[in-house]
Amino acid sequence: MKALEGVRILDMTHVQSGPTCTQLLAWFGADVIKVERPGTGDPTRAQLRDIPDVDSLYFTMLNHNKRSITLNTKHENGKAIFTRLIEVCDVLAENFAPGALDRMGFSWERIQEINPRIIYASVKGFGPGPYEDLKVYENVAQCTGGGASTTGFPEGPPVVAGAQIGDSGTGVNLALGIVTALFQRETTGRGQRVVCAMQDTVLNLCRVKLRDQQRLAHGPLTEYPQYPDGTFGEATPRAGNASGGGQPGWIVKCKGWETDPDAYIYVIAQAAAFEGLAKVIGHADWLEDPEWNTPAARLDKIERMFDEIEKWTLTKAKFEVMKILNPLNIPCGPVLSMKELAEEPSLRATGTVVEVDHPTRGKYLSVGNPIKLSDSPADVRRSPLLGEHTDEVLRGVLGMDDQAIAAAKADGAV
Ligand code: CAO
Repeated sequence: MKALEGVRILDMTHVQSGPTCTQLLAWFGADVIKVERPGTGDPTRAQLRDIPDVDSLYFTMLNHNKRSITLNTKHENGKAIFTRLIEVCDVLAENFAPGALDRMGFSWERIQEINPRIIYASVKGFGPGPYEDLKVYENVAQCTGGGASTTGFPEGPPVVAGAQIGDSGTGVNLALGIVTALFQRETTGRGQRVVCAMQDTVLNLCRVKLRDQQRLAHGPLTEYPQYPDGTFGEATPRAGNASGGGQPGWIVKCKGWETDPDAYIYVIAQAAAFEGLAKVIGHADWLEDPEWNTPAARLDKIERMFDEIEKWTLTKAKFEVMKILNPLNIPCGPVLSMKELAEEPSLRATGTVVEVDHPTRGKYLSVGNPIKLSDSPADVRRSPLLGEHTDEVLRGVLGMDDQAIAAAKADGAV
């Protein structure tokens, strides 16, 4: 049995943020019924296509283990079917532009009238306030949530991260909101509204940068590359590759960096492991030198310290560096390319990277469930074709007969 077996989700999500959430719930065993607009469906089916007329990887990698029905929720008969689906589902999830569901005639009040036990979960770009009506995509959230202003090098422009912290990050938050609401419903018997704003998610993930904003009032941020020679302004600056924690770290070059863009490793000069680090890079002298042998003394020389570390790492491949530093308990991590991650056997073994077979695309790689439950292991099943389960859901979930299904199709509701 899967953890969320018996939970039925009416999934109106599209693009990335919402589908990330419902995919997680599907992996935990929920029956996720993805409602898509007849004809086109989720717009990502057709975006960034690598094979003509085949659902894109964008779509297939975000919609595993779901069922798809096509339903026009702006059509009168479509609304009637949608209403019946709300009656029999535990969760309604969506991430439309603000107000879209209200414009269809489904306000929170109306949804509660139809099913007081339902949990109505939404991703929006912003919470209540001046921007609440705006449409938002990933990088807008990274810019407005503090990610971009704190990412990049001090002398360069703001940079957005490759990790989709706004979209997938908010999807994960929404999933937690939904299971928490399901848990509370066990006691209250009532559903509730769950809303996650992408700006809030990014800011939450930038918590350490708001920490640093407040530290600035008490002096320079000594672990930042601006210290001791640069200047600090009024806001948390970009810190390059400096560690966000209390131990200095940096990305240093390894052998082959001239031709391999990922021949780098992150090294943390953790105080507890400093002796081993100093010795291995040929700087045993630092251990006797009061200018170097305490974390406080090293603070104004972090750049010089990593220059010296790099002189050593440049003589070795990144995996070699890792092999030498690991037994010395020196925290480090090679910069792994997507190619290396795709080929990494241990990630295949744990199901974090999975190969999936799709009827029109063939085999492709995906990221499996990153959350491992011992009693509810996830098996990753391919994404549904557009409307693949329309008849099955109308018949099995709503009890409609062939005649009623044919009529709904004939008038364009499904
Ligand atoms: N039947 C009938 N109509 C449907 C339908 C269905 N099954 N499914 C969707 N629609 C309609 C919606 O009701 C909406 O109509 P109105 O504009 O008349 O209200 C319309 O399709 C399009 O919805 P949208 O405005 O959400 O889509 P968009 O492509 O214009 O905007 C996005 C996309 C992502 C910017 C916007 O949805 C948004 O801001 N969402 C909230 C934040 C979010 O999740 N962003 C992350 C996106 S992932 O990168």
